[in-house]
Formats: sequence, C-alpha cells, structure tokens
Amino acid sequence: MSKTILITGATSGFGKAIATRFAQQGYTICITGRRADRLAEIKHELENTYAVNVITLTFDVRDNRQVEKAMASLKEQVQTIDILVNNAGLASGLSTIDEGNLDDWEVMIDTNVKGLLYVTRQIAPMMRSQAHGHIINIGSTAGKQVYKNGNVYCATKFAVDALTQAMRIDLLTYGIKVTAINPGMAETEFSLVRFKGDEERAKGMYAGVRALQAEDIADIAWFCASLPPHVCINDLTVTCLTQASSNYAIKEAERVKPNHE
Ligand code: NDP
Ligand code: 8X3
Repeated sequence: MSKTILITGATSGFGKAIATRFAQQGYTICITGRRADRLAEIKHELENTYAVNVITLTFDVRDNRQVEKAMASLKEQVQTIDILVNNAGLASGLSTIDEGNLDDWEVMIDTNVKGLLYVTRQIAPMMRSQAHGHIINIGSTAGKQVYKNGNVYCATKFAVDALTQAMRIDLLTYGIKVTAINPGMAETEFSLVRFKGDEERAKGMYAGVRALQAEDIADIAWFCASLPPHVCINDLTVTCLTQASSNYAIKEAERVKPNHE
C-alpha cells in the first residue's frame, strides 16, 4: 500500500513542488487550496506523469467548518495519513505597525496560525491512533528573526515555530515526528500575493538574486521525510547562498566568485 501525504496550499510554490516530489516517490498525494482549477490541473499532470493517485480538496484553511468537512471526506478516501505538510500561508502587505492594515493582519493570522491549527487538529488524532506520522510545518527565517515592516507576518511565523516545538512535545509519545522547515527568500507567488498582484514590485524582490526555488524546498522536505524511523529533524533553516539572515542579504553580483566560475 502506498504512503499518503497531505499538503496544504499546493496550488503553487512550495506546496506544488512538494506534491510533485512525493508523486515521483509513488506517494498517494492529497493536495489542497482554494483554486479548484489549479488543483484539477495538478492532479491531471501528476496522475499522468507518475501514475499515482491524487486527491484534491478545495477549501479555505481559515474556515474551520470547511476544514472539518474536507478532512472528513479525506478520511473516507484514505486509511492512513503518513505525512502532513502545513504549508498554506501568505504575507499580505509590508508596512510599519502604526500604518498596518487590519484586514492584512487578520488574513495572515487566520491563515498562517489558525489555519495550520485547524488542519492539525483534524489530522493529529488520526496520526495518534496510527502511532505513526510526520508533520512538517513550513515556517520561515521570518519566524527566527523579525525584519523591518514584517511585524505581523513575522509574528505568525514565530507562532509556527512555537507550535512546532509544542506539537513535538505533545505527540512524542505516539512516535509522531514534527519538523519545521524555515526557508529564506524563495521565488514563488509569495511576493505577488504580498504586493496584491503588483508584478513589478514582486519581481523586484528577486532582481539580481539567485533565490531559493520551490524545488529546493521540495527536495529538503523529501530528505526530512526519507530518514530512518528513529531520526527526526526538528528544525531546519535554509537560505540561498547570498542571504545570511532575515536582515542581511547581498546581490549575486556582490558575491566574490571562485576561480572556476
Ligand atoms: P505561494 O503563494 O506560491 O503559495 C501559497 C499557497 O498557500 C497557495 O497554494 C495558496 O493556495 C495557499 N493558500 C493561501 N491562503 C490560503 C487559504 N486561506 N486557504 C487555503 N490555501 C491557502 O507561496 P509559497 O509557496 O512561497 O508559500 C508557501 C508557504 O511558505 C507559506 O506558508 C509562506 O509563508 C512560506 N514561506 C515562503 C517563503 C518565500 O519567500 N516564498 C519563505 C519562507 C516561508 P490558494 O491561493 O489556491 O488557496
Ligand atoms: C518569507 C521570507 O523574508 O520574505 O517567509 O519574510 S521573507
């Protein structure tokens, strides 16, 4: 019987790349997001390329009723869930605390913190009864160190860090692994969403930078998931070569190149 992975926010970016990576490994894939058309396209692509079973669930992680309904439907379709990747998330806006937009704050807190909790609340009992499972939370360098104008987004990722540590303690007895992957700047739809569709501004974030790609994070997720049963990566922070922390990065042109490049 193939193993099953549930990935929230798999219509683009990290989530889609993780779905592809695990499909290559023969997993049954459950992908979620709000954009049903994209989920259908990805299902078609993965099933045809890798001959795996892909389940799609369209829901908004901010709405616990939708989460409960979707997870009930999933439990009817699969016997076990081996891996949950809590990935759905976003930044909305970038401004100082005194000028912050309350709607942006609500959407980030509701998605990145409450959404992650709602999904985990449904899946953790299943993993507990299996006495087996792996929860991978996608945090951020923003959850390790705050940066200017990042205030509420950073706070939500600090919350993800705290919840990851807490889950590991609470679920330890049941043999459930809990891992945080904390990426730095990565080229996905993240900035397009943060800047509300402003393509120029979003592109500008990655100008002159060889940023992380979604596939890099997918490889790391696969690495974390493919270690022996007694090994659990607790926390992993990853940046591109030219980023040292939330607050310090250089452009590719500023990097001193080795002689062979
Ligand atoms: P993308 O915007 O490419 O992907 C975000 C995914 O989250 C989409 O599939 C989107 O699906 C889903 N999503 C957002 N809101 C909701 C919602 N309310 N309900 C359900 N699904 C939702 O960005 P990334 O791949 O970069 O982001 C993935 C995660 O990685 C996020 O948690 C982000 O904070 C984190 N991260 C990103 C970094 C980066 O620089 N890119 C760095 C560090 C962490 P849909 O719109 O279809 O609902
Ligand atoms: C996303 C990375 O630095 O844009 O979590 O906040 S950053």
